[in-house]
Amino acid sequence: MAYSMCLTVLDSVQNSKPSILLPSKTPVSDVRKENSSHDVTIVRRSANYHPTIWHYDYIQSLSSEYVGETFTKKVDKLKGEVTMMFHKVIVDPLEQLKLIDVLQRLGVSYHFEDEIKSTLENIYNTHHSGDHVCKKQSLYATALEFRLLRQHGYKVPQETFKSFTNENGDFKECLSNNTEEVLALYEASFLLIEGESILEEARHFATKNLKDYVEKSKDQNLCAMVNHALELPLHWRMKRLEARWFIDVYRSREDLNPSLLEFARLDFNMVQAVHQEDLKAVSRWWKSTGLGELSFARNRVVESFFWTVGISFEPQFGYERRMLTRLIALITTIDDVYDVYGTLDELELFTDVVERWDINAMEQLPHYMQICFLTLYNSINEIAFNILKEKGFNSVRYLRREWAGLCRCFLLEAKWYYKRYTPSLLEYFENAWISVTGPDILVHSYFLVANPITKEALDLLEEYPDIIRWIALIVRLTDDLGTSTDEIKRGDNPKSIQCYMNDTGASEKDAREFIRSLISATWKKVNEERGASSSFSETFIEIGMNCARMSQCIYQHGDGHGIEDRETKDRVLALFVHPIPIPAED
Ligand code: LA6
Ligand code: MN
Ligand code: MN
Ligand code: MN
Ligand code: MN
Repeated sequence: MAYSMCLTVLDSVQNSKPSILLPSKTPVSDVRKENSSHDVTIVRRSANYHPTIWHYDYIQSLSSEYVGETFTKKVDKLKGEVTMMFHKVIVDPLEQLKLIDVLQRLGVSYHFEDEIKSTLENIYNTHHSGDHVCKKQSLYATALEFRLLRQHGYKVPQETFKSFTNENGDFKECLSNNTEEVLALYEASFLLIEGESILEEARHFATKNLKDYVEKSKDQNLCAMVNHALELPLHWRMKRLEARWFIDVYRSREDLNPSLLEFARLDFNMVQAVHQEDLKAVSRWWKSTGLGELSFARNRVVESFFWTVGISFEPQFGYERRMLTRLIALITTIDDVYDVYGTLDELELFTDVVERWDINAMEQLPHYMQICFLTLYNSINEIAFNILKEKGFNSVRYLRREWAGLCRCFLLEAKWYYKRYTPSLLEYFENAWISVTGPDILVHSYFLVANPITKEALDLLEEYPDIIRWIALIVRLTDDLGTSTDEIKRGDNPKSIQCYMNDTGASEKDAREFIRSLISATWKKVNEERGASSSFSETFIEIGMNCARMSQCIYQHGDGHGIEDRETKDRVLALFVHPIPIPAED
């Protein structure tokens, strides 16, 4: 029942036709109704979001010693040593795979994209192409190879694991004696696509055995690894936090390579220095807008930056990060305008002005909305201007369409709110995958990172390719799991959990379980799209998947975006404030 419901939901998201047309190239210039009067007293809601804990002066005071030539020279030297490691392990595919895995987990694989590509290409060609008869490998090697190859877009069949199962299709019980192997199988199984029953079984078998293991075992290091994996699989994790965690874990490994550890620590700290400058720049912009002073709205520029780093952390993407952070901070404010503060009349007007993308139409808005609109208008146009200048493409039509579409979905939810209407789950999702702003963020990301911008990709974006729909759905589902308890308390709309309960009479616990199964089902769709050939670059697809990962991260323990002073605070400190201590010798 839950499974067929999953499929129905996925169908409805895949087939929903958002009524978002590209605006025509010539702007509509009809004169709308005159400025309506706003001097009637309006009772407004408040969401009681707490003021930000991150003071402007504190953010501006962030600085790092890990800048300058001494460090770039040092890191270059270490990078050379790591490159040499690729040559050393060339005779042994398993050692090659282990090296790639460690580099990825330490957060430094972005330095070695070429080496990793050619290594995996070789392994794929020798092991998986043509009529090659696969030599017998350990479960560990098989699982690691499978995971890394799929992660990098190679088509590896699930039958790779067949020799580890018995005639009933169950994984052989004797495998459970080696926890490292089971862990490798567990992580690999999350790269499954729909219908892959061997991998389903693998995940089931591995999860059960890992849970048993942590109950009995006394090996602290391995238990920490296993618990971490059970909490969230690697494939679903936010990369920077994973790197921060793994760098500490790596230190106590027997096969530790000291140069690699030093390289990872140094690189982490140097990237942190870059992030600090991005954050300071975007916080200056945020202050200049004054939006942080709107009493009803979340002032969350730091969390918006945290989101952005989850989406794209590599040092060379500073400009993209600054612009994406602006978008997320603006989305957060405008979402509160629709969900909390605006009256229905005002929201209709605001939606209309965004659709027309016309500063002349702005006159009709109340002051607080004028500030919101003009900040949005200026930022989007600034982004579009830069794209025009750098890539020769005018993206304004596309970007404003996203905002028009988003605001229309926000407005529909506001209308539901004022009508006290509970939609069916399917009706909810047709709107909610857009209102969670995944498509908006991803379309902007496309224009920010794509070079060149291609006709094929633009055609796809127009209809929203499946990959965007699936990622947006994951963001929505995780957001609902993390935020709806508080949202319901403050009287907001029913979200997916409540719609499901209303449709089926299920308990909240069961509804949450259903939403979690929907997240798993949606990831299979994402994996499938990742493996398919695409008009999008790997960079863009990775950004998309990172978006889903980031939402799983931020809503892991509740509303990590709205509530700053719990897990998010520690995470922000770990990523942007505290460098990793580097002992003189270790
Ligand atoms: C969600 O808040 C919010 F503001 C975000 C910035 C997350 C959006 C996703 C990104 C950046 P809230 P609602 C991809 O939980 O009203 O209030 O849709 O959103 O539930
Ligand atoms: Mn093989
Ligand atoms: Mn909201
Ligand atoms: Mn909302
Ligand atoms: Mn929410």
